[in-house]
Amino acid sequence: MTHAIHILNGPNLNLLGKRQPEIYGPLTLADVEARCAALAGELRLRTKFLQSNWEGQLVDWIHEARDAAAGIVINPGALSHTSVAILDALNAFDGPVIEVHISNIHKREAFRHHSFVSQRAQAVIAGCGTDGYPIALRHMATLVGQ
Ligand code: CA2
Repeated sequence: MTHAIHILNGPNLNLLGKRQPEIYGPLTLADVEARCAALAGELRLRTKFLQSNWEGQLVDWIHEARDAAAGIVINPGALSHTSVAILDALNAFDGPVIEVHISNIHKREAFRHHSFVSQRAQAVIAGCGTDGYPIALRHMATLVGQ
């Protein structure tokens, strides 16, 4: 069976590769999606890659993943630091969750040091740039037993 992994991205990540490359690197979100899709084939996973600037949309997608995905990789963006709603939705999802941050949030402003999502995540990857996504996908393959 091919497991489906949903890769969810929060606010402003649509700007990836278009601004602040010194923090977030040169790749666009479409580039990251393509890398993940290529790796998913190798790992015998199916990926669905989504981005929204809206908290409620992300909550809805997490609910949809309950019936459709074996695992979730999520970069909640700034909502990591504020959203109990996303934490609650992830707590209603049964499979593994991996949290990704492109930047090392612990080296940045104090308000980025806490993430509500981290208490639900099996693993947190921060500071590896956009390589964090394929790293997360490889670990996800192990967690779902692929
Ligand atoms: O490091 C990460 O991946 C973050 O989740 C990115 C969020 C930030 O609020 C978190 O603290 C850490 C911001 C995403 C903004 O993405 C942009 C990308 C390019 C240009 C402007 C924003």
